[in-house]
Amino acid sequence: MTTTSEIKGSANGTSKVFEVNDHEQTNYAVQEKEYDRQLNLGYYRQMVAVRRMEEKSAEAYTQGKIGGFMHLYIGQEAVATGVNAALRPTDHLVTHYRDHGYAYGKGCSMAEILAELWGKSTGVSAGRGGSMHLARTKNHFWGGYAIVGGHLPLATGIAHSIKYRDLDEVVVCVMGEGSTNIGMFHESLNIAALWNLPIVYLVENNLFGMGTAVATHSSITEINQKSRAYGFPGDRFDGMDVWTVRDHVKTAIERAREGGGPTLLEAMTYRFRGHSMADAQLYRSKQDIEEWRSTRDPIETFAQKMLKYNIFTAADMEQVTADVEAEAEAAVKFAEESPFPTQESLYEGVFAPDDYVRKA
Ligand SMILES: Cc1ncc(C[n+]2csc(CCOP(=O)(O)OP(=O)(O)O)c2C)c(N)n1
Ligand SMILES: [Mg+2]
Repeated sequence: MTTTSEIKGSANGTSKVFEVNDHEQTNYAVQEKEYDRQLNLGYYRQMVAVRRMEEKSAEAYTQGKIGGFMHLYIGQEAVATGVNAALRPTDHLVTHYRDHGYAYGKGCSMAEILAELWGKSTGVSAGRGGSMHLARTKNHFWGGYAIVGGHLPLATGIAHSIKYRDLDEVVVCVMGEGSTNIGMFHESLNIAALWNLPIVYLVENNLFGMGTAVATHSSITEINQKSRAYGFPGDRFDGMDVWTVRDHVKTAIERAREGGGPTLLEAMTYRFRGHSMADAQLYRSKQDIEEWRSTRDPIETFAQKMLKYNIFTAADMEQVTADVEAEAEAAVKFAEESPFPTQESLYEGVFAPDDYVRKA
């Protein structure tokens, strides 16, 4: 008997329905199943790790161990995980300040990320950036930017440089929906369309910009439609599902890679915590948050789907939880024990001619 599996988004990353012969299951099918298991366990692990890392950070923040602003990504993990699954290592990623999940997926270790939040010299940005300025340029992860919309021209510039140098690379530029009313958003989309640049603009629409609901600040609430003003496609999809995110981003990346130009994607998502660590959340009800948490949690729903389709088991999940816990504990220890940057290193990374810098 041959059964057609409902499983979508497997193996090679494209949505598909594949057939498995129950009696004569070929080696190929067995290998494919194992490949799917590893792939999806990887997604699951990444989401669990990002969440645990942030829970640890929140704890440390309230203990006064982390300074500056910190914006948690809890609830939105499927977006960064899906984006990272769609990127080639040579592709570029630029994002806003809600960047912990992107940094982790683009190759920064949990220990280095936490050390950065702690302001330590072993951190991703040598303790100079903090939560909002994680970057790993050798992996083509350009950060982590605090000015709403400020990174869009940078990302667009990278795309221009790729096209100018005729490279086989693409830029994904991530932002919140609050960025899409900023002048730089429109300037960037215009020039990207005009010059047919290899860039994907991805809006994480979590329904709020700080305490302001989308309908209060945007003339149109279906944000992806803003691309139509510049003559290129936009698309909206479920940002709480890692496969959906990956497949949409992959399609847009391939389009850009083949010379098709920019796309504006809109991942519908929700942050379960406040805008930043200081947020009483008076602009939304506890019931709304609870409703999203209990029915749409990207980690929980993904786990349920994996169990339903028998892609991995409850034992696999327990192993992931244990591994991640060990990783998180070691990362906190590393952050705590690492030294702060030295006074002598104060001027490192300062891009100004020497005589413009007044040293004490
Ligand atoms: C140019 C500018 N204006 C205002 C701010 C203050 N600010 C920080 S985050 C934020 C809200 C942005 O919301 P959104 O783009 O939806 O991203 P989210 O925080 O929801 O991920 C604002 C107004 C800023 N950082 N930069
Ligand atoms: Mg938002």
